[in-house]
Amino acid sequence: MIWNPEYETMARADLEELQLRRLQTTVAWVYERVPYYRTALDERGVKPRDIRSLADVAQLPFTDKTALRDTYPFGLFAVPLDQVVRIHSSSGTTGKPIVVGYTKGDIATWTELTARVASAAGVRSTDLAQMAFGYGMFTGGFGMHYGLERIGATVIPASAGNTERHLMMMQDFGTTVLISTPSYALYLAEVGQKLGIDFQTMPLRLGLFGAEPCSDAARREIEANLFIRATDNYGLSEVMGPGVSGECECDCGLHINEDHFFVEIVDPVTGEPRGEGEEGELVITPLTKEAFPVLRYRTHDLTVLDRTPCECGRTLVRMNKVRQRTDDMLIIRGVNVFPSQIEDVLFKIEDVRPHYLIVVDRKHGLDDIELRLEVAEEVFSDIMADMVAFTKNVSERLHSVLGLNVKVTLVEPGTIERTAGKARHVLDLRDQGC
Ligand code: DLL
Repeated sequence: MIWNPEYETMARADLEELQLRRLQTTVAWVYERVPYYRTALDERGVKPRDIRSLADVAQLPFTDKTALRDTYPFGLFAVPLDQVVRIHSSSGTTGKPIVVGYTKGDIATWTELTARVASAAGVRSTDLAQMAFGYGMFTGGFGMHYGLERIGATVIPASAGNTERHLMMMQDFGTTVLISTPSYALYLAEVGQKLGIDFQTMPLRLGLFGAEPCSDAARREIEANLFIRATDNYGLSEVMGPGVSGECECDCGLHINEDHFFVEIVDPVTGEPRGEGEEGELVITPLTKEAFPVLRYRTHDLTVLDRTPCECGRTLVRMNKVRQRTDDMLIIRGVNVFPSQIEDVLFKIEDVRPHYLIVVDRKHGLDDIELRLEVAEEVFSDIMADMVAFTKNVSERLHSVLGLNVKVTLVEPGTIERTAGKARHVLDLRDQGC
């Protein structure tokens, strides 16, 4: 269902006019209120009045995580703290977190946008929606919660973790929608199967998954094990949280809420615009944020935009599912390797479980890559020669895609750490001075 047809099906020319007005307001807003942006714009000799068309966005500076860290915690806020009603943060891999703030108006916008995303995925007011994102500094829990409530669904704010309790509530309450990371959905299915739960007879019908990449194979596995339709939605704390984009029922990309976000695709190295239909780094300028409006935020997420019409009737541009980040890329002996390339190989092999860890190390000055891989019980009970053949097959397939020798270590089911949040697939020991 289209939650807000007026905006979601707007004619392109009207949408662009709206975007331009909102962009102009946002640039003036930050110029007047955020010293960091006033300086950055002055240095480029750009004044808010210079933004006369959407193409003028190119005159604006990019913002990256460094700017957010340098102004920690509230330096990029555009309103005084007494107008900020909520703070969230996103933990980085190192150092201090990124802190983001919301006014009452921002919360209202966020609610509208997560309602759109949930509605596009198929949530209705009759649904019982069980939240498995954490309610805390992470934007996932609260962000999706408000949108689901706005739709009128019955929200079960179970939060992250406590898997058996999740399963119990699902059965007892008759949950119809699950909201979580895809990796947690897989874990729920795994624990449920061990407990002998029959998902097929449960009312659960739909999954709203996001916050981390999900391969097609993982999605199929979730759908087959939980007997649901799995949908993907995307967002990031720096521009709002969930609610940036989400899949509709046509399953052909994630519609971006363009009336609130202006998007560009750029070359991740040079920052130059990429052509129509080319893959590149997604850059987002929120157009209606009050407390924390960033200009041209470098997401590091790689995707492609699709402007072909969608059968659902929405005119909002679609982005492909995000499978990798520019900063995910590992350079091993000079070869560029994305974890998603390894995952794609793995999911094509029978008896491989969707749980793995890539361990990178440096020994005697040379990079070393090991893949710890969970496999089905049967593989372990096989005779030694079969196990060796299995390992060799995985290793050869990886070699043919990556051009690298990967040491493959088979581990028993349940060995790789499970998490209620975002799954961690890479352990790079080279950063630790090894
Ligand atoms: O993960 C916001 C969110 C919560 C989105 C719940 C969807 C559902 P952060 O913690 O700031 O915010 O992490 C943002 O996570 O730049 C992507 O790299 C990744 N990410 C988010 N959604 C997806 C997705 C939330 N659907 C970072 N597919 C982003 C792939 C995703 N990656």
